[in-house]
Amino acid sequence: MKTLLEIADILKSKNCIYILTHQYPDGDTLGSAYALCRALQLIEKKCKVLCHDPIPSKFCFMNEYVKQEDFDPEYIISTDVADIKLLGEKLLIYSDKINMCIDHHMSNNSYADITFVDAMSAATAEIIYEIIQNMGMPIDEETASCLYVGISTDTGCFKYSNTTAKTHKIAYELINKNINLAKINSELFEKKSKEALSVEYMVYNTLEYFFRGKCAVIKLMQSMLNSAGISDNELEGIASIPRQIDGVKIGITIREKKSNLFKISVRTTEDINAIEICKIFGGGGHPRTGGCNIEGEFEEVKEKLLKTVKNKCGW
Ligand SMILES: [Mn+2]
Repeated sequence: MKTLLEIADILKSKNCIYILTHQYPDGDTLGSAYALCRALQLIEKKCKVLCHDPIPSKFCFMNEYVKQEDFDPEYIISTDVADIKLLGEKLLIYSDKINMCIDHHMSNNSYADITFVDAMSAATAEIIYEIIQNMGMPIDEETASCLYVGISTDTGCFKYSNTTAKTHKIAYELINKNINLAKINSELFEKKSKEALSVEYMVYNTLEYFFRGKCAVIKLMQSMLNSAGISDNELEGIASIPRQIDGVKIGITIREKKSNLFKISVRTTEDINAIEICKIFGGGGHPRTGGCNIEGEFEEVKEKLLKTVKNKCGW
């Protein structure tokens, strides 16, 4: 694997760069991409961020921090994208053209010419911070805000077990750039639309326990989104609900994407590896946070998951 300095040098030598993010974008894939885009634009490079899905409204402010320009790419990077399938349909045209992938998923399957993965980093944004430093670039308030979005969202605002002293050290440097900390935290971790709250209420009502309360499952169906009048990409944090319950070791969220296609989020506690469960279905992720897609009817999908949990945990 190349060093951070080598990665930084390669980036400095390129122009006309596309930065691709993963579908159903989260704060880390977007914060990483926007921070890198802004840093590269500040040294007069052409650069733009692409995403298959619309950007959730709470992350839209980052779009204001970059110049929008049209050009053909000379170099294509992906940030926080563990697998080529996660780019989503609209970006699949680039799937065999990715020059560099910067990521922190242990399950990354090295689809790019150059892959830089650091699974010890809580967020890809931590790695981007170090790359920008290695480029010898100053980090301005806007770049720092994007990096903070990435780091804070992937750590559940510094609560999850992936949070390290280094995470806090980088956050310290970012906060020192005068970012609007209270406002960003409130936008990301407190504010909820009435529509989102009403979907959450419906989701709580679907909660089921299995294996004597060690596994909790919730479901989110398209019909709930329709009745609340909200789109899927405006809903975040749903997947963290089941693991919050005392005694639950595996929290599973089954989210209907379209008819007979479900996106699964698995959140686990210390002694259970979420990747082991998700990879059975072609997914991946982190030890405590995994994801995969499963086709079928809801009940069928749930049974497949519970059977896998039973096997993997010996319950
Ligand atoms: Mn991430």
